[in-house]
Amino acid sequence: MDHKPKERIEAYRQPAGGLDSIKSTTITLWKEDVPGSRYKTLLSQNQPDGFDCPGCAWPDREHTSTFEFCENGVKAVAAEATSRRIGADFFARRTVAELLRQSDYELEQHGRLTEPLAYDAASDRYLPISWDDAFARIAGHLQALPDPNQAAFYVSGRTSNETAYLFQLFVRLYGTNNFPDCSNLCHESSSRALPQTVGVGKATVVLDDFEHADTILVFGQNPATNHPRMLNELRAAAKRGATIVSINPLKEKGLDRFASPQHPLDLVNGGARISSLFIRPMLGGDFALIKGVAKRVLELDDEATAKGGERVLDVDFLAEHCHGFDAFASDLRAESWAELIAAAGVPFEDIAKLAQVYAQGKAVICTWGMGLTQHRDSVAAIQMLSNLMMMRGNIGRRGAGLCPVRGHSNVQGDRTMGIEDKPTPAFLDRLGRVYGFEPPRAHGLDAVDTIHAMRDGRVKVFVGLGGNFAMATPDTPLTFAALQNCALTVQISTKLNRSHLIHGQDALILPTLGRTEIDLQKTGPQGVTVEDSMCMVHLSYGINAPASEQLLSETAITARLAHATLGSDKIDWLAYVDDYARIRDEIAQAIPGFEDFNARVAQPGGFHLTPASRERRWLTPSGKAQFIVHALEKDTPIARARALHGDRLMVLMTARSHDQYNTTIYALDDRYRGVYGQRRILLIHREDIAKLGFAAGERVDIFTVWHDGVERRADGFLLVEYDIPRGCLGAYFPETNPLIPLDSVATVSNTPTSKSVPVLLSRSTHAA
Ligand SMILES: Nc1nc2c(c(=O)[nH]1)N[C@H]1C(S)=C(S)[C@@H](COP(=O)(O)OP(=O)(O)OC[C@H]3O[C@@H](n4cnc5c(=O)[nH]c(N)nc54)[C@H](O)[C@@H]3O)O[C@H]1N2
Ligand SMILES: Nc1nc2c(c(=O)[nH]1)N[C@H]1C(S)=C(S)[C@@H](COP(=O)(O)OP(=O)(O)OC[C@H]3O[C@@H](n4cnc5c(=O)[nH]c(N)nc54)[C@H](O)[C@@H]3O)O[C@H]1N2
Ligand SMILES: [Mo]
Repeated sequence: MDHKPKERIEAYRQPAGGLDSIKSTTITLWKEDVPGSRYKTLLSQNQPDGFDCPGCAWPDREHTSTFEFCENGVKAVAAEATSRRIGADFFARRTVAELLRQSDYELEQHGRLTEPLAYDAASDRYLPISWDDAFARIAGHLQALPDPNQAAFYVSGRTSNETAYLFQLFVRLYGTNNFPDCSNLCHESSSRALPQTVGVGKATVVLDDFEHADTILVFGQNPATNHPRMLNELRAAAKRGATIVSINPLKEKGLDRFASPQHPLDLVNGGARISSLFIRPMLGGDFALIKGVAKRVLELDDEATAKGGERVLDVDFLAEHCHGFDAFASDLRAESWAELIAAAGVPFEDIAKLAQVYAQGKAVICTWGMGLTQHRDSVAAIQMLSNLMMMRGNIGRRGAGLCPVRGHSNVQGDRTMGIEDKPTPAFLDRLGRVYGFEPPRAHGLDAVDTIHAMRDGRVKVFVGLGGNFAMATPDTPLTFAALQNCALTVQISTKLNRSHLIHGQDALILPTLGRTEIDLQKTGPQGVTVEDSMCMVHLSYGINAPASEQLLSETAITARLAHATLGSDKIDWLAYVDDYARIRDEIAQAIPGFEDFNARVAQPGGFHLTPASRERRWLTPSGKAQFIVHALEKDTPIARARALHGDRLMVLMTARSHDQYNTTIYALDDRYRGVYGQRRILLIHREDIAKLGFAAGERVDIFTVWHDGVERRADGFLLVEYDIPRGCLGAYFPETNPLIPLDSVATVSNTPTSKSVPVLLSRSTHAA
């Protein structure tokens, strides 16, 4: 059953995709022992009458008639469709202490959870509990808290709109805005940056715009692994002659060449070229890089004006739609080239080249992922990108726009539904009006602040609607202690993970249906809705038999929890479960843009929740697209650490391997980066290995340089010589989360700086 590849490092010479991708799919299905009857699930993925792929938030082509092959989508579906199960007998045979000794990879392999379980301290085991008793126990804890703000309700981004909406309604009626969510660890920087510049924190483009763009700038993303279907769009654009630029410290495989399994010719001719230019900033160098590009665009405009040529700036757009351009331009003129170049880690020639490509583009899309959002100055960098796009009016017209590429398949929808620790007064007013109550007004806790609060004893109850909070968050030992300091932890999950094992005094595991499964209620099978990264809202119907008869849907769990905690005098919680269309009718009343929800979402392909920015309506305080001036920050934790340690100081990014889904480890390879059978590896430049006095293939321990005197370390990482900028390191999370200090966060968004951790290395004292 176990397919354990041998540990090896061997450069991958093929394009991304291709036959290896098809081979990997076969291995996945075999490993998960997916029953033949469930193979059809793969073909129903992202089809008009099938389920929305739980893999990522990249949108689907409308009316797809052919199966859009995606190796990693198959992994996500197969992980849910696996034939393996764990129930009471599994937990009776193992103490929690024993399970804790297993790796995240091993925990994932056990299969689907099948029945509700409660922790028994006397035996250190999880024992079966009835659903009614489980809800009563949680309700008891919640009712006993002297202040509702002593509970926190985490949401991971697979949850449907219907569940998210009910969940926030329940929690706000209970009395708190404590909604830490996976967004806080992910695109929060985008969600905080964009409303100030263009008014809405969402993409201004739709998939169709990718067919009309002549230039696509991809910042800090690894689509071959994380958004494989995006490569089909990039491939088509490149074939049409569009210029694609990858801005990334790594030359990621899929952004170089891609062999589409949909195009048989690609499989034999070495695939299609994707990027024609690679700009390789050092980690966290993007703010300076983008500001440099903007400065250069201004210079090009000056040159054009001097020669009496065509303007480079879109002067009409600036005049009609923008505010603050003059202040922005004078700040750019005053900025020092030497400082921008040093901070970006990119030579002037490359900045000028990127500016040239940008200035020549008549329709430019810029996309970005975690490479932009998980740094201290992420919000400023994204606002600078927005400034750059506004300079040439690249927002709100065909083939052009801003495109944050979100992660979890419904993370964007969950926010739209109100999973938000800082809700707007307008949102709360409307919710309060629809249900006749006064919602809590004080801002709640986000993910990082929830950990602080649990550690300090200010939060006593933690409820997780999906996800794996213990492993997704930074400063692992501190986070573990925080969770263990709770009176109650509840995890609503499909599969076993470490968050079940790092628990409060009282602890419950509530197993749930996955999105691929039939959700049968009184009025028949229920569909749920999701919103993708480009604001398309559509229905999703599961088609597999549930993994166990005892599973409840997330919607049912939420409704029954609300019923047990608050009673049903005011709201008939259980009626929602019979027919999810009722929930949609209420969403239609409470959330702008969802008018006539049930009818509109029944249309094939669903509907577009058009953000005002796409229509050049600017929901900003000035009513215009707002230029924002940001100075280059010089006194940063990394600069301070470097002042102490000189060039021994390295900066570490923590990212995903090809065979993981966030904290879920499907397998141990990272094929495109040439890593097989292992995860404790450290990507490092050849000259840095020599400079630090190591040899490739040696193991090192990694230590964080931080100012609080706490030792943060991760041990036994294999040095892998790699094409990465000098001074930069790459490794996988969650293994490296112990290195990220809880208070090392992005300004404004409070997102952990997962892509820039100041570290030192020393020869490992641990055997491999
Ligand atoms: N198969 C699979 N699919 C997934 C996920 C998964 O784990 N597995 N996760 C989902 C989720 S929740 C998310 S958020 C997305 C994540 O998708 P990505 O945003 O692609 O996430 P990462 O793997 O963290 O890769 C970050 C990329 O940014 C680059 N980078 C790092 N630091 C910098 C920097 O300072 N500047 C620039 N310009 N680039 C930098 C890295 O080299 C890497 O290519 O994927 C989603 N899809
Ligand atoms: N160092 C570092 N840390 C990071 C990141 C990084 O780049 N570097 N990335 C961050 C990002 S972008 C994100 S989004 C977070 C992700 O953080 P989370 O969303 O908390 O983590 P996941 O690993 O996606 O959650 C996996 C678990 O979700 C449960 N699950 C799966 N499907 C379902 C379902 O349909 N319903 C329910 N109820 N449960 C389900 C399973 O039990 C599984 O074990 O991690 C963040 N952490
Ligand atoms: Mo994410």
